[in-house]
Amino acid sequence: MRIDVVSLFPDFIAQCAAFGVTGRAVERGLLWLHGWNPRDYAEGNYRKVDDRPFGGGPGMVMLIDPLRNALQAARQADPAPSRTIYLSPQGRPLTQSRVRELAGEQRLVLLCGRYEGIDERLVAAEVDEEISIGDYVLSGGELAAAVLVDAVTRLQEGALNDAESAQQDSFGDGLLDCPHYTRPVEHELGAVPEVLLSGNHAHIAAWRRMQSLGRTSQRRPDLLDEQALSKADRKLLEQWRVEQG
Ligand code: 4GX
Repeated sequence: MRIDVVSLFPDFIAQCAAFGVTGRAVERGLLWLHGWNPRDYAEGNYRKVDDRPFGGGPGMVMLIDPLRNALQAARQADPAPSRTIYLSPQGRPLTQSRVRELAGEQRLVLLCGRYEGIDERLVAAEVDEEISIGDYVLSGGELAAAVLVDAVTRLQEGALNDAESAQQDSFGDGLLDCPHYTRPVEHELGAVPEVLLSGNHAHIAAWRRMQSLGRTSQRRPDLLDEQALSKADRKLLEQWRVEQG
């Protein structure tokens, strides 16, 4: 997958993707990441990329033309059609299901804003989709773009090793992950749940499922449609509630 990022800090996203799963994906040729700086496409001695907002008020707004020229350069760098995504709190919240869809695109162009935002005419004319990574305010779109790059890269075929893939599956069903334990069995902070030491793989799988269901119902009820659960899952959730007291 090819991802072009239009940003005043193009190196920032490259640095974010230089380690771990994304870094390995770049090495393996699964991810091509390119930065495009609107400042390189700005006119005049000062290479101005922003100006004061019409209507008054604090802050600055990014100019149309440097962004538009940078976007055009990014698109022309590869003939494959690209989706242009603007990262902003006004966008649709990013979900794992949207990440799965975007991971199937051949290429993405990500647009990162600084200051108060970008001129709305550029958004209307050049942006296919506005995405938010969550209901909080960042100082720019770069961290949001880095989040999106990470989430879609780990879904590229061959990006994860076997252990990482198995982990991925546990959120694949829309439930929160179960708790995990390692040695020692006994610790002053507590003991490891018996069932995990039993060697009974069916019991262990059922216990983990129960924990996932219970935690999701407790912490993220918005993710759980209890009516839609299988009979077996409903029984596990009931059992979890009994055990919680
Ligand atoms: N999920 N930001 C965009 C610039 C900006 C300011 C005002 C439009 C209007 C964010 C998020 C996010 C901060 C990126 C402000 N754009 N992006 N930036 N949450 O907070 O994606």
